[in-house]
Amino acid sequence: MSVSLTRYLVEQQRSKGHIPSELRLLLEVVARACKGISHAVNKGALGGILGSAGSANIQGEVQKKLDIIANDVLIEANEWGGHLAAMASEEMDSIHAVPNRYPQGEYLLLFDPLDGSSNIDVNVSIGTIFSVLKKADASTSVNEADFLQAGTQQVAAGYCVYGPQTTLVLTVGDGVAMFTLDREQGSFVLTQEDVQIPADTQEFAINMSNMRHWAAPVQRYVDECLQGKDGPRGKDFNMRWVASMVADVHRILTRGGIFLYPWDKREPGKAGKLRLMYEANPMSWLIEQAGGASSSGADRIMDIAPAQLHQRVSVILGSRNEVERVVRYHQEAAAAA
Ligand code: AHM
Ligand code: MG
Repeated sequence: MSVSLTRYLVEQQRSKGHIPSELRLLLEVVARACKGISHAVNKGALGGILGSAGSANIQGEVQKKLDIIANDVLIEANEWGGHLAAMASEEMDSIHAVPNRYPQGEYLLLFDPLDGSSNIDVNVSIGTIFSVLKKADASTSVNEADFLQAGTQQVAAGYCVYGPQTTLVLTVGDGVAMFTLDREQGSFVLTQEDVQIPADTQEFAINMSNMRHWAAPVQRYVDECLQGKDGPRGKDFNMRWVASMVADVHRILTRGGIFLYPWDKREPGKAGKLRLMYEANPMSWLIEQAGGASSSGADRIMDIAPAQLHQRVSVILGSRNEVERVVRYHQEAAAAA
């Protein structure tokens, strides 16, 4: 018997009581939006969705047409339901409060509408990442400060990967579940529950072209992996880099591995490339819920108190023993300095 996302959420609400109805509605609406984005992705050139939009986002990155389409789909789907106070997105400079003509809810939704933008035009897996927070004070009008909560405060997080299959991966704090889009039925069907990442791995993911810019602990870690059987690790490693965080994280949730997008010297004032609130936090929670670990090298990512909506962070996540090793290398380097 197949279990739809709707049924999964209803049963979680019933048996565990940790999904209030408003949150269930929110997650169903996000899933519906992802279905819409998936259809657009599938049309590709036939849908006129490829190529640049000719604009830039707040991070100065060129926006692709699909970045903007995906952002609009998520906003339009979520504005009217009454479950949200506001949304924030990689593609919007500031928060998008729910318009006054609609009822206001207590949840805050953050997303990277289209992750892996450099892969859109080349037909490689891309995705949507989302994080849900609750507004601390329901009586005040919403502002950006309401969003500045640590990742530990998330009430739901997930992503949808648009690859050979469209898969929605979700946590509400009770493990990680995966749902595959059944295009004939038009619904997400539960295909894996209680996802677990092996603690050890022989596969790492990092953009090796930045090697000369990395800090010493990251150089040490990757250098030891590269030495394989002949080096201190005594085993060979494999490397994968999709350049879509969703796809790299999905592989790690499926068979283990470690993903790094660390701080580097190209722009020393920037904490990293990836954004804390709508990329690193939701992925960190999924990884931790699956038994893995996630750190900036100095701190557990979900403990970081954000100062800005679009703040960046160094990311090291995946199989627990490998992440702990990289963190240890950072500690040893700090102690020696
Ligand atoms: P995006 O949100 O603008 O697509 O950027 C984030 C992406 C991640 O998905 C991926 O891990 C990384 O950027 C790839 O970076 P690089 O081009 O340095 O390989
Ligand atoms: Mg992204």
